[in-house]
Amino acid sequence: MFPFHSTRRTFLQAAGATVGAALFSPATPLSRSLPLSNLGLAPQNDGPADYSLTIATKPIELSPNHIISVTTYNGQFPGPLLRLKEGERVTVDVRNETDTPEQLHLHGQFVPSDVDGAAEEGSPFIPPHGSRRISFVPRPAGFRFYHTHVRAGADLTKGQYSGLVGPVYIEPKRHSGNYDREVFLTLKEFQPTLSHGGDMPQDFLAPAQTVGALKEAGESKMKASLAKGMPHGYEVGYDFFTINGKMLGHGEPVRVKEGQRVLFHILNGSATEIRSLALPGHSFSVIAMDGNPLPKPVRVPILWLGTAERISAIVEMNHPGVWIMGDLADDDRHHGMGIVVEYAGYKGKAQWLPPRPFKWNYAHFGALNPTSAQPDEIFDMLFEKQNAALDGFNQWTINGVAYPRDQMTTAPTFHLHEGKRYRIRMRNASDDIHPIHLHRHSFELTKITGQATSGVMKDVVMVGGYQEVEIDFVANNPGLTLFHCHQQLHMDFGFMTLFDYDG
Ligand SMILES: [Cu+2]
Repeated sequence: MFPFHSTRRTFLQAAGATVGAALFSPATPLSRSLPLSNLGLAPQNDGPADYSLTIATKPIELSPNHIISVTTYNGQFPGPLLRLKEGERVTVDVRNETDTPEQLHLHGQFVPSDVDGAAEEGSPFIPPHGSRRISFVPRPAGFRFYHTHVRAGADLTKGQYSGLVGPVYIEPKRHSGNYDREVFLTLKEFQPTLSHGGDMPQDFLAPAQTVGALKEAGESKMKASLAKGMPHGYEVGYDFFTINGKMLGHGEPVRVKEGQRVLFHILNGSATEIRSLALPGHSFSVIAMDGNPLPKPVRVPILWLGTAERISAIVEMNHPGVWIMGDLADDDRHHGMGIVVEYAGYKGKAQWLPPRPFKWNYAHFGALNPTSAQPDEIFDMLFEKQNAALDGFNQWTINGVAYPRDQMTTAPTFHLHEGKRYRIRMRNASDDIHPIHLHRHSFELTKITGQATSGVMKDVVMVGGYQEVEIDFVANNPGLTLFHCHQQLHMDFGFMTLFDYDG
């Protein structure tokens, strides 16, 4: 009964078989047909699924000298690109070969709560050594992704510290865009370790002004905690940095020709880190954020992506050579966070040049004359940190309440009425930047640190230290809806809350 295309009834290839730094294009078949019966899967209904994902712990090669054991989808990192069509129902079989329950979250899609892949919303777990078939109608069009949605807590092999991340591209019904080819890049660190204190970039957001009252509250709380002899709460650092699972210099380069327009779909697949990206001598024409088209393309020299954010940007290849497209942080780039861009006819060592300073302001991507509809209701949220309060881990609260660590669902705090427009006024009383995510809905950025904006639709937004951000969304997808910081170390230690619909 569903409009399946037999060509999409495919099993995606496992580790090692997919080379080329996972550079997929519509013309490049990434999969081969293989009957699912060969895989020991017994579909409960309707025959084989369109896609099959197997969660298992296997070795992957980040470079010849860095082979690690990590949990992935289909034995590869990133997981296979799921190229879906807007509005055409698909089925995905998810097999869990690990010893712990799993969740497959369809990040950025408007799906029902039981398919979204968050236990907090009531999605069933994929049992250990078991499987679950999901069926959904992909929407909205654009660059989405899938990832695990289990809590890791202090176990840095679990949750998004693992390799359980993969890209999704939902083809729009009508194609637009003027480009020669597409390249998907997933940025991700491996080998996490706990440390006291981090080196997270802090000063790249604009406007830079902080709110005095938030700063005073946060700093006095921190001072009081340290005065009691508490250490700084744990942070997470990493040994290895990769793009498409390869450390800089070890994957296939992005091979380009002079004059080409290359559309990059970039995903920050990190569990905890904010990433930047530059390509010396080139600029990015950003056409979509979190998969949603911008009011107009905006040209920038640098990209910044909080955890789980995506950027789609066209780069005109007009500066021939062999270049490093990499993170601005020298240390992270030296440990692998980069990929080589090689022009046809050019050879030699890839070059890096630090870009000129540039601040990241979301409002820069919005409409020239901001006009957002007035909300029907405003929700105020205050984000606070209790330093090292939970066995050395920071505890996080929204309006003074931490999400219970020992239970999945809890009484929803915010109540929605279908069809109404809501504004969330977020105030961050901590010095950390929080990439805030709303499940199953898109939101519009309406105010960034005092600056009005409109027209930028997202599902993750970074809220700067001691800053305020406002987002609006229309309650158009009934069901339990999770709201959380996408920083794994924050969400696992309280930084989540639930919305529900009345009526
Ligand atoms: Cu956070």
